[in-house]
Amino acid sequence: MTASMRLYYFPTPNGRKVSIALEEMGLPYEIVPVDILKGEQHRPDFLAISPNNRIPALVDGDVTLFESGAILQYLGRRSGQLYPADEAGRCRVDSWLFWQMAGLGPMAGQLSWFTRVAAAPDRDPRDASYAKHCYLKEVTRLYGVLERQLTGRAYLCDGYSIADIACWTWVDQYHAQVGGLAGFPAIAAWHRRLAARPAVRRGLTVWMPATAAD
Ligand SMILES: N[C@@H](CCC(=O)N[C@@H](CS)C(=O)NCC(=O)O)C(=O)O
Repeated sequence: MTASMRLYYFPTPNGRKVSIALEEMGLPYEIVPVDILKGEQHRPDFLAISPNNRIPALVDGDVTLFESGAILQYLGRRSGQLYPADEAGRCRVDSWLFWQMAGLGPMAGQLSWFTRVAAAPDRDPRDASYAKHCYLKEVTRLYGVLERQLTGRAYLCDGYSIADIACWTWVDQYHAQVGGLAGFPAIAAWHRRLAARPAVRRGLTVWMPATAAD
């Protein structure tokens, strides 16, 4: 019997991408919790797996990966699911996957950080308000890009793919990011479409710490 994959995990958007993909693909895996609120990402044994000290990471036999986008591509190739085999289709999925990895994720992450800094009682709100303004503007622009792509489409590319999963876990925090989806009807429909999938629901609840964080 082959050992199942080990997913080094904390329930954040980047961690959830991988648990959702594994659930969708029906691949056996076990969760290795890395509680980033307790600083467990800095443990030497985790550093040996994830040189950037960040979750998620995946170990599958002699394959070790960090960076959620690389993990999703690997799982897509390994399972033959949610990642087209033809070059043109794969390029379309890669484009949206990289858009998420380089744009939506980092920008939404910074927005979340500066929103918290601006609201912290021990900080002068002016310290963070300009940064928050800039990141909100950019995240709103990115939502506009996503809205355009999803208008008239059920999924980002030709069918449901790892690119949808990558973007969805970030958009799932739409309320904190852009206040609501009233101005983004195509995103709202797509968000509901994925939220209704049993594998997505399972992937969101695979493991929770005593105190959850995003
Ligand atoms: N680009 C990386 C980002 C990973 C990342 O930022 N992980 C966060 C949780 S979402 C983390 O481990 N944070 C711990 C820390 O900042 O020390 C990926 O997509 O895997």
